[in-house]
Amino acid sequence: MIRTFCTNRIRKTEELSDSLWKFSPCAGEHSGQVYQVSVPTCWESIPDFAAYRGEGVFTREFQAGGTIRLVFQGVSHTARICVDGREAGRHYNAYTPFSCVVKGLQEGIHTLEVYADNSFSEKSALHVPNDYMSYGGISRGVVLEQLKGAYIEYVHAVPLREDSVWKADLKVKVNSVSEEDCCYRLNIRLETGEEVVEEFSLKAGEEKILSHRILAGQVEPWCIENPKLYTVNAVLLDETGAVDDLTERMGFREIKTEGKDLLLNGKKLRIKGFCRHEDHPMFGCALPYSAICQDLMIMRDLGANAVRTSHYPNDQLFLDLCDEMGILVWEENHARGLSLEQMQNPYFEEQAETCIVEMITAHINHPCILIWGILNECASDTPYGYECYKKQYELIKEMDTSRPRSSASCKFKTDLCFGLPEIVSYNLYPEWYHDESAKDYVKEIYEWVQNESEGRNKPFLVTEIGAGAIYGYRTPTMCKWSEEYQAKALEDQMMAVLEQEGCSGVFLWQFCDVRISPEWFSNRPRTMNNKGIVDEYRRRKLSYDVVKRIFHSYPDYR
Ligand code: ADA
Repeated sequence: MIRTFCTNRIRKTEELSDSLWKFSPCAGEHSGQVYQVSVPTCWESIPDFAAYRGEGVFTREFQAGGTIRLVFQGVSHTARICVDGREAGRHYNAYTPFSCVVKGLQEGIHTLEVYADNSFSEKSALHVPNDYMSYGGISRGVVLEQLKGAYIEYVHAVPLREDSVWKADLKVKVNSVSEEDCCYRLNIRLETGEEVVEEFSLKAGEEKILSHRILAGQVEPWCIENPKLYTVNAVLLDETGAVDDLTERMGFREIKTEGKDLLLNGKKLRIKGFCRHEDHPMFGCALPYSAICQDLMIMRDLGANAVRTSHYPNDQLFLDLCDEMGILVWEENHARGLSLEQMQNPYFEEQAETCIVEMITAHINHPCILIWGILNECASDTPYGYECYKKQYELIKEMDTSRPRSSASCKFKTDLCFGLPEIVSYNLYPEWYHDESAKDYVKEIYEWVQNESEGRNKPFLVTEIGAGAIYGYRTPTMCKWSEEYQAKALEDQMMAVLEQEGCSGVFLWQFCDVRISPEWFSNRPRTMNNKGIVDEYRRRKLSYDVVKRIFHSYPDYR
């Protein structure tokens, strides 16, 4: 399953995932053997490959002819795509979508090979041994599209409120895949009935972005309590009739910062959220729709209104569901805890910036996304790091001015970057990595930000706070790693943050226990990050009821 709604009625599409493919590892003791696997899959889910790191190839046949486009929602982490043995495209990063166009196919059966590589090397600046697992495989959906002379690459629809009137900023990118110049008409229709039509010509192979600001008519705003969505449908026509279409969804809502407040439709938000990795012991990072739904339902039960996609862009299915459920999302580009030296990797800037471009291009329409984040816990305390943060923040602003930006810092009183974004965010671990009381520590950091940093008078968020517990380890001694200790630490931490004057809320670290890279074992029993409120199978720890009680006792607005 790719999306929760139908995106094309005219363009012919076929989902190639949600079916059995062949998988063969390119190295190791099973090299050359062929396995039947379901796609999406991480090969770590196949018993022989639970710890395989390297390259593997996924193969299946498909039937088509003419010009096709293959769309991959996520291949982990480096992909090479071949059609009938000829390379059709390459892509780096497990967490962003990409596509390849192949022209001139004979009508008939063809072979698709997807080479996926999850190995670590200098060429991979973002996927490094880390406190989460870089799995291998086709981890998200794959679609085959049959194209005519031109196609709509994207429809961007960003809401805007001017003088109490809702409008939509529309941008539609159209690409020619024809050998000839041609004239087209584009019809864009908002579900409310508002419509715009533009005629234009495209030279052979040309790409064009068409922009319009339109009045939205009577709309119900999107909010937590009533996440109302509207479709935006674009149809491309030539003189023979409709050749292509694309339907997207949007929500009319406004996210602003005003002094220390984060405002959703003018109301002061209180974030009650979880950090969540895409991780599951049975599926790796390739969670199926029902498992994603289940995670969101558990978060709902716990009283959360928000989720942080730590530490990379998430599957569109997840975002579609958050749009529908009224769950707010902090989405961030892919990076976790990169040191100055890692940021100086020659591939770092290009890979991190490409991730931002691909993330915003694919996800800009989701009303659930309220903040764009970058560079979790990277070297924001160094002049070199500062320049990278600045460049990446500017890149976001060039692409989307409708959302505030932030990044989760662990640099305490040495962060140099708080003057750059609209929101100041901290990851704090009092009562876990050090013994200072949560209340005093949160207050101390908050006051330092207000009195001595360029982050003063901006909204302040705690983007991580938490403690580890091994599921089932219970002891009255209240020692670390016990469920009792975690429950007590979370109670102190949550109260400290939610009671801190001027603080806009919290994302707890973390929703569930997750597997980590074995190379990164320090402080991580079971080679897992054990700070989940539920364990990796989503079984409740003692902290569950504590978190649920506290989140439910604070309203969504301050
Ligand atoms: C961080 C980091 C998380 C995780 C957490 C922890 O600050 O952003 O990815 O590693 O600490 O568990 O210590």
